[in-house]
Amino acid sequence: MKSKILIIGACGQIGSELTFKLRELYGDKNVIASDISYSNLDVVNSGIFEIVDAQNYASIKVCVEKYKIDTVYLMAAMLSATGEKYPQKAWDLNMESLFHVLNLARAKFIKKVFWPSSIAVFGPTTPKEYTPQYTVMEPTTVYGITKQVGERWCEYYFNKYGVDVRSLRYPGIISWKTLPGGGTTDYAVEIYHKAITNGTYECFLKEDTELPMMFMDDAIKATVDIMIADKDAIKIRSSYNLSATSFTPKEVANAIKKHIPEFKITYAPDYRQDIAKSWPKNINDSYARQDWKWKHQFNLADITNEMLKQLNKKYK
Ligand code: AKB
Repeated sequence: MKSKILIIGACGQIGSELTFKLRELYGDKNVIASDISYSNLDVVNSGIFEIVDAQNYASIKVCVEKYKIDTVYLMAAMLSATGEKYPQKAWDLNMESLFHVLNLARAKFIKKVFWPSSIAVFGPTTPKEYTPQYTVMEPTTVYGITKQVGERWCEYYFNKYGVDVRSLRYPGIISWKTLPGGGTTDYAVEIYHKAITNGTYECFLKEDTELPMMFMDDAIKATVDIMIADKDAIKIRSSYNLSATSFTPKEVANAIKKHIPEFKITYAPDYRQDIAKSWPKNINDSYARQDWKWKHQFNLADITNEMLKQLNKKYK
C-alpha cells in the first residue's frame, strides 16, 4: 500500500490510535502525525510529528507540501459536551478545519480525505430504534449541527469537484490508550478507569440511557477499511451509519460487576443527559455492511474484558 498520510488531531482519542495503526500499515516515515500542541507524548515520540493548526489553511498546506502528503485524516474536532459550552468555538474549529482540507483536495494538493461524522447528526425527531441511513435529522447540539452541515459539504465537494472524501458516523468510542475529551459518551470510558482506581463511579447519564457504542479496534478497522475500499464501492459521500453495539450505563456497570463484584455505580445526570436523550439508541448500518463489507467484532462483554485487562496493567 503506497500512501503518504497526514493525521490532523493525532493526539486525541481516535487520532492517536489511528496514528499507531497507520504507521503499522504504511511505515513510520509515511505517516505524519500532527496536532495543535504536544499533548500526547506517546504519539509525539512514535514517529514524525508536526505542530499543525487545523484552523489555519497555510499551516496545513505547508505540512502537506513538505511531506508530499496525498491523504489527510482530519480528526481534530470539538465534541458534543464541550461544544455546548463554547458554541462559537465548536462551529469555528469543526467547520474551518473541514473547509481547509476539502479545499486542499479541490486544489489537488491531496487526493483523499477522511473526515469523521457522528451519531450526533441525529436529533429528537429521528427514529431512535435501528436508525436508518436516510431519515429525519434535526440535531440539537452545535457539534451535531457541524457534523450534519459537514456531511452536506463532503457530498457537495465530491459531486461538484470530484473530491474523494470518505466519512463514518462514529458512535461512542471506547478505548484504554488515550482518554476521550468533551463527549457525551465519555462516561463509557471513565467508568472502566474508576472501576479499577476507585471501585465506584458517579455517572452523568441516567441508568437507562441507551446509546450506540463501539470498541476502538472496531472503529479503527472501519476507518482503515473505508479508506482502502475501491472508489466505486463508496456509494455514500455524506457519511455512513456505523454500528457495533448499544448499551445503557446500568448494563455496562453490570458487565463490570461480573469481574469486580464490589463495584458500585451512582447516578447524577447533568446537562449531558439532554444531549444523550436526543440521540438514537441503536443504528442500522446495512449500507456500510453491503457497500464495503463492514463487520464489527466486539460486543459489551468483549469490550469489558479487554478494557479491564488493559487498564489493570496500566494502573499496576
Ligand atoms: C460525543 O459524545 O460527543 C462523541 C460522539 C458520539 O461523536 N463521542
